[in-house]
Formats: sequence, C-alpha cells, structure tokens
Amino acid sequence: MPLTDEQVRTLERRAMTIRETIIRMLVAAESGHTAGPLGMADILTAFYFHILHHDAKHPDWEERDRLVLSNGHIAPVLYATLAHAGYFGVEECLTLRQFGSRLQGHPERLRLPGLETTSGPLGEGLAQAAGMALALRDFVNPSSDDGFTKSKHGRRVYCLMSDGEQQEGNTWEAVMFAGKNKLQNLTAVMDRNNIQIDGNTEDVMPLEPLADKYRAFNW
Ligand SMILES: Cc1ncc(C[n+]2csc(CCOP(=O)(O)OP(=O)(O)O)c2C)c(N)n1
Ligand SMILES: [Mg+2]
Repeated sequence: MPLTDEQVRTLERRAMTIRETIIRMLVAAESGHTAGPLGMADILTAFYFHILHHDAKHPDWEERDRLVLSNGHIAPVLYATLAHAGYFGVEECLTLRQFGSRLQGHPERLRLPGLETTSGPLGEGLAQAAGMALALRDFVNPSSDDGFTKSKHGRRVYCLMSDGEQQEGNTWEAVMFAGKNKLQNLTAVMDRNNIQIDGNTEDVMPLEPLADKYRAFNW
C-alpha cells in the first residue's frame, strides 16, 4: 500500500531524529563508523516504523519478522532505531562502545533485546538469514495479497548487507542456497554505496554487473 505524503514526512522526520542520535553516539564514543550508519538511517526507519511486524515490548514474539544486520559495523543505526522504536531507552545509546555497555561496536545477540544475530565479520548475515527463512517459510500466509509478503503474522526475513560483503565467498553460497530453495520470504537489501575501507569497490574487486549475478542465481 503506497504511503501518503504525510506518512512519508513522518518517517523522514523520524529518520532525521535517528541520525541526530547516531551523531551524538559517535561523538560520545569518540570513535565508530559514520557513513554506513548515517546512510542507512532511512532504510532502518522504514523497516522499524513501517515494514516489520514486530513488538518492542516482546522482542522474542515468535510471529515477528526478522531483520538480520549482516554488516555489523553499522550497528549505531540499528541501536538508535531500536531505541527510538521502544526496545530500550534512548539515553542508553550514549554508552556506545563503553566498557560493559550492551551497545558494543558490533551487535551481540544475547546482550540487547531486538537483535536477531551477532555480526561484525563481514559476509555471514545472508547465510544466517537464509537459514531462518527456510525454517520459517511454512508459516507464510498463502492468502496474503501476493502470496507471501505482508502475511498476517509476519515471519518474513530481511537481511541488510553492504556492497563490500559481495566480495565474500560466503555471501554467494547463501545466494545459491536461497535460489535453490526459492526462499520467497527472504529479502536482501544492499547498501550499494560503492565504497569500502580500501577505496572504491570497483577498483578493489569489481562487483558489476551485480544485479545480473543475483538473477543468474535465481533471485
Ligand atoms: C571478514 C571481515 N573483514 C574485514 C572487516 C573489517 N571491515 C569492517 S567495515 C569494512 C568496510 C567494508 O566496506 P563495506 O562492507 O562496503 O561497508 P561500508 O564502509 O560501505 O559501510 C571492513 C573491511 C570485517 N569486519 N570483516
Ligand atoms: Mg560499502
């Protein structure tokens, strides 16, 4: 269902607030990735405030959708979004990367409500998400609008990835696995920002034609 202009403006304002929180967090920590978290704030906002079936007060609700953050280094945007969505207090965000904090530089599943996986080593998330999608696909509601999305009780799996992760062999095993198993309840979202630590992705290890590669794996 298309969003109204007013709904879009509300989401945009929320994303701006989340970016402000991210900047406060990074300044307080005096370290951390900046570009990835700020760049993905709109996407995380859309997920937690519009797309996902989830319940901040019951993070382990069985029927929730799962969002797997594969590029764990953008954790500040996930933490800030979870906090603004009500999983924990926004003030805790300022403990980012402090010794003993629940908000470490990379997300740790058992430390904080709302996290679906532990991540940080690039290239792991899609395989985890594909496994979850395989386990959950029987719960998808066939009578929903298009047969699988927006099923009444969720249980779709979304995986956020970076473009640098497309250089990891593990990612392509997961792409192959998802194609073979026709995991229509799995959606991957890629931050195609063309950069990685050593420079432009196309200079370090060219990825294009990226969409064609996914299509060739039956995505
Ligand atoms: C397996 C692995 N190798 C190296 C790193 C170190 N590392 C952290 S972020 C990053 C940048 C990779 O670029 P990209 O994944 O595209 O993320 P962006 O900087 O665009 O957010 C690297 C190499 C890591 N976390 N995991
Ligand atoms: Mg990148």
